[in-house]
Amino acid sequence: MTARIMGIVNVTPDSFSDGGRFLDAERAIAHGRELAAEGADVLDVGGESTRPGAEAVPAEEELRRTQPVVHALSSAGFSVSIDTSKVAVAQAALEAGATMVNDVTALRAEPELAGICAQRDCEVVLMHMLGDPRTMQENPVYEDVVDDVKAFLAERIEFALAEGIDEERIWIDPGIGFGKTVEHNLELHRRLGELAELGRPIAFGSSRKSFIGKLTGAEVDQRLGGSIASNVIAYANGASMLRVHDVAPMRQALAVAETILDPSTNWSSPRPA
Ligand code: HH2
Repeated sequence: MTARIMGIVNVTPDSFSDGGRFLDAERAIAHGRELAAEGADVLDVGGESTRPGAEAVPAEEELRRTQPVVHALSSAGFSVSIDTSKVAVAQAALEAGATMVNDVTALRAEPELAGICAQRDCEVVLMHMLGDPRTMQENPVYEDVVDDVKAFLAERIEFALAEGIDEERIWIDPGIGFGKTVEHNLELHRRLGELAELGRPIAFGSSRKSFIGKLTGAEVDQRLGGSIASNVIAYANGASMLRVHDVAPMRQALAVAETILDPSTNWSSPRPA
């Protein structure tokens, strides 16, 4: 069983560029094309940072950032996911050709988003988060992090189904770094397989996240080795979609990991990494 690789395409303003919006979009489109060429199966386009402490972006601004990028990448034939919690942004992206909605609030921020996903019959990622991005890292407490995340996701699956989303379209995600201490993140890696009991495939996003920095001292742009270790372990423990910044090295790591784990994999004709 292989995993899908979701390449991260952030469309955020570059304070060092005086080219304005056009350049931001052009750069994101070029980046998306590069990630697809490196082997990304899905391109996850996002216009709002959800980093701890990040400020919310108004819908109009998020729409302005993401829309040209979703349109260009979908029109070029790539599978596009929209990383948003907002109806206006998701709806426009779906109309422009996106086929997946990746909502870090699991349809809680704007519950009407569920009906839109049902109507468009798109894939939906339901992610766990404790609190919201401004406050989530203050003092996250769980009874048992895996049991609590699992119960939350079970409830969100029920909600999505009640809103008419086809069960086959649903992905679940433990939300690494979203209201979790280092220890919580590690426990979720170790016991990821328990989430598979919910009967839906697991998406996983740990690329360059701060727990890797806390474990190794590495700055955010120096966390490739830690990101690969984390994703390979997630894959071995049941993840079937990996959301990453560095697609080419992750593709290579995954090709080796999956061949080791599954002796029936045909490795005699290597896939270009
Ligand atoms: N993490 C981020 C954003 N979206 N979606 C899913 N399904 N799972 C994740 O773990 C996840 C996500 C983190 O976003 P941010 O901190 O803004 O940075 P980046 O988009 O560069 O990862």
